[in-house]
Amino acid sequence: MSLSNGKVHQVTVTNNGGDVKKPFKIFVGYDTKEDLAYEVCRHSILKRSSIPVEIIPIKQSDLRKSGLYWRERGQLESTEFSFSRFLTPCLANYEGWALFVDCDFLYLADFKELTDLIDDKYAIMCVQHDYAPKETTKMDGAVQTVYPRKNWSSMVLYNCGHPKNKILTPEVVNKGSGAYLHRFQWLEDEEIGSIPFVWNFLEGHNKVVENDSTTFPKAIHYTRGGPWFEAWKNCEFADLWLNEMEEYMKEGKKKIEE
Ligand SMILES: [Mn+2]
Repeated sequence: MSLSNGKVHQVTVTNNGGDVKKPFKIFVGYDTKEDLAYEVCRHSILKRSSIPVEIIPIKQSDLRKSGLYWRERGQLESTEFSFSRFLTPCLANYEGWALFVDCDFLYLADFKELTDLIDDKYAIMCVQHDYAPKETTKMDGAVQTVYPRKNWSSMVLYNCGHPKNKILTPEVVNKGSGAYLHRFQWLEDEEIGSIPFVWNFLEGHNKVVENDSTTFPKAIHYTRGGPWFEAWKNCEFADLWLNEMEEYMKEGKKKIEE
């Protein structure tokens, strides 16, 4: 047997040292009624991000199957992720930082800019809106409720490794009241960091001030319902979302043709 023509199989050793950064985990609230909103939100992040990110939908049906979520759906829950969002630290194995965001967001800026705001002294960081919404119904007619810290939980940077966030066990997420969870009552006020409002720019509420770049949205939140619903197809910034959707559709089509 001759080995003269034997091929040399090179073993590629990849440098997996500490300088290789793990992708930043982004958990997006998923609702079966808003699949397109999720896809467009995802597309808007991936397209602009200069850092590696991993986008993971929070799907209630999957969480129920895996035994992490078992609470009964309440009448005031307008989405399938009203409570499951608080599993974010658990889903990230209580390690590092991760983002939770509703699916009704459109990112217009590089996600890295958001992560640059991270300060390890906080347990969570979010946009601290102070407002009472005018509408009494939202989306497809679900009742709009008014409560303190409304909308704060819609986009939250979680310091998943922070000892206080270990309180958010599946047990607590499944049994805690809406007030306890949505108002972050497991935390002290000084453990909640603040992010500029442009990262959770509420369509129909927040306003752009001409020539003031600090008011230009970096992420639009179509909190009343976005252009993926017939009733909101002409809402403010609808064009931006529709353009993103068209781009997403075109790219999808291209992949199928290839
Ligand atoms: Mn929302």
